[in-house]
Amino acid sequence: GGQASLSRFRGALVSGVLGDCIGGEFEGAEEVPMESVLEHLYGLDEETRGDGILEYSDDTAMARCVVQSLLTRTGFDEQDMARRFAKEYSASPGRGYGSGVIQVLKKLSCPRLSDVFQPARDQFNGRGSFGNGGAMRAAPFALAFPDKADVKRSTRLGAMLTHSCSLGYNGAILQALAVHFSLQGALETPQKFITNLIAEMEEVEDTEAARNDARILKEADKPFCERLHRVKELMERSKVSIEEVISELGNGIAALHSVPTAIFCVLHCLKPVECLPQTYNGLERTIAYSLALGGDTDTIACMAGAIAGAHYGSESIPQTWMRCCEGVEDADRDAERLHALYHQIPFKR
Ligand code: F2R
Ligand code: MG
Ligand code: MG
Repeated sequence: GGQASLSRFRGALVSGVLGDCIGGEFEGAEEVPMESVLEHLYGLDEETRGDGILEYSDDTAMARCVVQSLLTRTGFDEQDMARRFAKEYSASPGRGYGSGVIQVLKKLSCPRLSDVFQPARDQFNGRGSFGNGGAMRAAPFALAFPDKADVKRSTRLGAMLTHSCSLGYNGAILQALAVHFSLQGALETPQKFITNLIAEMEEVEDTEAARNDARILKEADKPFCERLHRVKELMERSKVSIEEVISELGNGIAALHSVPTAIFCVLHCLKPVECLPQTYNGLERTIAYSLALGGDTDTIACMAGAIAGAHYGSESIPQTWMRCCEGVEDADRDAERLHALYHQIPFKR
């Protein structure tokens, strides 16, 4: 479809859910042989599967809260979003949340809480979380606002409800920007896509708080920019092994070790990949490749899925995969409503 078409919205939201549900199988695994990935994916094609048997985890649970809040409030409302996170956690605490963020979600449900950003600030002795929990739910912000400045501002605040460390919320901004650009067709020119992301992050990371966090955590001056330069360098190599990707970019639970990785997965899979079936389309390659990295597979596949889905559109999503994953129908319906909000077309409530 054309720029910011309905197909791209559906592709982004549904593929994020697929990445989470399908990637959950390998979350935390140190090594994932490609044969195991393909076996898992072939299993989804079997007639006996279906009916949403692969459950979504915290990634989708929180993204759904973001979507419902943005749609109901027709914009960003921190009180409403915080309330939804807390309510969702107390209704389904077993979705595999990070061990730190649980404290924030419990505090957010306290009716006497006056500042909804305070529980996040109290995390990790006042340092705040640098986990990828803000980034894993960032895609809907890019689907709600056409203006880049609105995407950055709302994503930052939405992430800061649980992640007050700049290495957490800036990772969320990077993920939202990747979806924002992809939605507009920017992946047609991959070099320009990565150059634009670096230019944006140069500005995003140019704050006192970011410099301070980077210094304390002994990271590069602008950690996300530095990682994106590594992505660019890996893209330029004729051959890259999975081991090199993991050692250069990471596959862990920190936003810094997973958001640039997800972006690399999308870029690397724009063309056929040697170890993957020739019959796979770009979206299938992206999800499969994300799983093969091991580590935080549900989250990396969820983020890569959202970026790739915004590029390839809903037509490239295998029906058999959709049938197996919980929450796909809701995502499909919500994508339509977000598309209307983004384009300011009146939608039925
Ligand atoms: N948590 C998981 N998966 C492992 C456990 C699954 C579960 N027990 C099960 O088996 O069902 N996955 C999900 O968590 C990630 C998102 O995490 P989030 O929301 O960022 O959480 P948190 O707790 O804020 O941060 C995660 C961990 O990172 C470390 N960390 C963060 N900031 C830190 C800091 N300033 N100093 C030291 N460590 C810090 C801590 O270990 C946190 O627990 C996604 O993968 C999602 O799928
Ligand atoms: Mg998860
Ligand atoms: Mg995860």
